[in-house]
Amino acid sequence: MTPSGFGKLSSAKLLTAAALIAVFSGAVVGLSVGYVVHYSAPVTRTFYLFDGTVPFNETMFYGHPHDTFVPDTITVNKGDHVLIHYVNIEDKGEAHTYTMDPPYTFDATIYGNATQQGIVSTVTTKDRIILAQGQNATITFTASWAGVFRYYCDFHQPTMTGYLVVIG
Ligand SMILES: [Cu+2]
Repeated sequence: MTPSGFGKLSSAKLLTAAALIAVFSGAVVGLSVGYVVHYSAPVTRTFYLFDGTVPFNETMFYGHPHDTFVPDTITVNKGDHVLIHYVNIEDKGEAHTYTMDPPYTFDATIYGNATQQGIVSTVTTKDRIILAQGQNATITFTASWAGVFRYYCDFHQPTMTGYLVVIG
């Protein structure tokens, strides 16, 4: 009489079976963790965005100042709600736009100063707003499309350009 079915298996086969089970279990756990991390629930991600400068020969690009965006990269996950506090911190009377490439549009409220007092205007589903010196805007949109998308100031190209990176 045979004690059990396992009695007939060689040690090598048992080890192979154990190894396969371990690899399979590890893969399942790894995929589960990856799924949970990658597809975490959308959150609101808040960023502060300012104008900056690149300090070199101002006449190089057709006489336009070398203004920049600080930061020049915004990274979010697909589905996140994005809230950008955009402040024009110019020390002179210079305006900047916040413009996005298709398919992105945004809603925005523009305030008269950096402490968000005195609403100047409110817009919805726009691809461009203009901020005068000292003004502040809250820009909101949902990162519905994965990829890399440009945000830029119409007045200060090519230097005042940033990239929205949406991880899908
Ligand atoms: Cu500008």
